[in-house]
Amino acid sequence: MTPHARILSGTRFLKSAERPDQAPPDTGREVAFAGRSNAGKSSALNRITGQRGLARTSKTPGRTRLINFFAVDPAGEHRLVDLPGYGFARVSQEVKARWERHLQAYLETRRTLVGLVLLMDIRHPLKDTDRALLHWCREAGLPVHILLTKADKLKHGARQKQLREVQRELDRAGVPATLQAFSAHSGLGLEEARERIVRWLDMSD
Ligand SMILES: Nc1nc2c(ncn2[C@@H]2O[C@H](COP(=O)(O)OP(=O)(O)OP(=O)(O)O)[C@@H](O)[C@H]2O)c(=O)[nH]1
Ligand SMILES: [Mg+2]
Repeated sequence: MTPHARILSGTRFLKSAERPDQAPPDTGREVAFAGRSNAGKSSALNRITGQRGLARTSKTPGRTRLINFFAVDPAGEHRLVDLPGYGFARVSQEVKARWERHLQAYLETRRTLVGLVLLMDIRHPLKDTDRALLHWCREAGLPVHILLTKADKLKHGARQKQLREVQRELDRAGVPATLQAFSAHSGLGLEEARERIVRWLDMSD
C-alpha cells in the first residue's frame, strides 16, 4: 500500500445530509466530489479509499440523492464528500431544482471546502452544468481537480486526445483546473488522484 492509499484507507461513513443544516460542523478540511449523475463519483470514492462498499454505486443514475460525508481521520476533521449528481433527466423538475439548490447552498456556504474533484465521463466531458460549475469555482477561487472517468473505455490514443481537448478548452476559458484520466475499474490515475486529495486535506507526512 502506498502512503497516500494508507492515509485514505481509514475513511469511514460519517453522515448523510438532506439539507445543509444537517451537515457536520464546518471545521477542519473537506474535499468534495461533484459531477453529472452516473459520472462515477461513488465508484471513484470507493476506489480511492480502497473500500468497496463505502459510497453506494449504481447502474441507475441519480442514486446518490443526499450529501454524504466521510471522515478520513478518526476525529472527522478531514472529510470527503459525495455530492448528489446533477443533470439526471428522469426525475421531475421539482426534484431536480431541489438538488441543484442543495448543491449550490453547500458550495456557497461551506467554509471548510478546500477543493473540488470534478468527475466527467471521458467520453462526454464539459456538459453545460460542468462548465457552469467550473466557472463558479473560478469566480469563487475554489481549486478544482478534474477526473476524466471511465478511461478504461477508451484506447490510449483516444484517451490522450480527450485529455488534450479538455485541456485546450480549460485554457481557452481561463479555468485553472488540473486534469487527469481516471478509471475506478482499472486503477488508471489512482495514485495521482490520491496524492491531490491528500495534499488538499493537508494530511501528507
Ligand atoms: N467502465 C467503467 N465503468 C465505471 C467506472 N466508474 C464507474 N463506472 C460505472 O458507471 C456507473 C455509475 O457509477 P457511480 O459511481 O454510481 O456514479 P455516480 O456519479 O456516483 O452516480 P450518481 O450517484 O447517480 O450521481 C456504474 O454502473 C459504474 O459501474 C469506470 O472507471 N469504468
Ligand atoms: Mg453516486
